[in-house]
Amino acid sequence: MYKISIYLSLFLVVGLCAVNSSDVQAKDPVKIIYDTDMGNDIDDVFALTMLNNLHKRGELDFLAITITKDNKYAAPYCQMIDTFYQNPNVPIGIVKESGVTTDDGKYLRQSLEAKDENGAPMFPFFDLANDKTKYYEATELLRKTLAEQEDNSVVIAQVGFSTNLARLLDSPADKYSPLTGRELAAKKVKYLVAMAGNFVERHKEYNIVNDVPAAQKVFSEWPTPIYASGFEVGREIHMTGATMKNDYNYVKHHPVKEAFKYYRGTLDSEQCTWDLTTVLFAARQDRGYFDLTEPGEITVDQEGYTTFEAKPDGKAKYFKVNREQIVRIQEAFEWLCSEKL
Ligand SMILES: [Ca+2]
Repeated sequence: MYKISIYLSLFLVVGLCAVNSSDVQAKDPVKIIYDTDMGNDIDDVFALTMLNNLHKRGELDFLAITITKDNKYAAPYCQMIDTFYQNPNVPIGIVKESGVTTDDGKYLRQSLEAKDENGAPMFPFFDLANDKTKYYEATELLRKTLAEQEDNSVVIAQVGFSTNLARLLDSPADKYSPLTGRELAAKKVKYLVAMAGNFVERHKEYNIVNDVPAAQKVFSEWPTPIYASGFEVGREIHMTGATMKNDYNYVKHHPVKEAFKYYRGTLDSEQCTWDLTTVLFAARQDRGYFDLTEPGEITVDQEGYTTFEAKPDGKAKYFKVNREQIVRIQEAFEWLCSEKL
């Protein structure tokens, strides 16, 4: 009798497990374009890392990268990171002569030219001098990518300036599509999720203030829903020094860890997670990591201050997080960024 009850219990456990696993339906991956000012702060690197790992997991379909930092090392740097993550064919588009943040920053060129202890290239899988990658102009790549996708299927995560998306809105028909950029965005984009603004304090947020006219255009004219992750959200969610010291040691020189050292000068530093919030939201919108406000309108004034006004027919909402969500999100970020290849 005792044995029979054990068998019965085992049968029940196995049966329940089988029921649970068969209930899990594979969802279609979320199609995403990553529009970044790679090379300014370091959270763009972590967001790109998480994009690659979520792509590998099948949660995201990583369509393209477009860059709003006007510096020649930004695109090869993104290509180097994608190559490290064995995902080297994501097309990359470069902003054309915007003049916005042209400096090298602290980790782009430094990482691409880094040498190891023996004077050999630290990241030999990417050779800047012999890089044959085709880099597009960003507006062209946005138009090409959107034209190739199904209607209402693409998420754009904008984690830098609004330069590229403003130019997309103004773009005319071309060889990729007979639609204007505004029509193309309306037809193909499901929503825009943007790290931008500050909705709880009077603050000229970095991504807004570096290209105010572009931000004004995008937040007033963008034709799809907009979800904004304000400065106040990512500021409260930190990657820890412990994850930097312990979780990237599966290779001798990890490009994310090395970039962090270039940027911060130490691994013993916490890092705010502004840009990462947009990627986690896009991949797992239904998982309750973030709350959203009621609908409304986001306005950007001449100086770069952002305001939100609730309106029932507004197309914008912004993120809110409570203490419990902050803990969950931080843990998800640390795992999803440092996941071994
Ligand atoms: Ca950024």
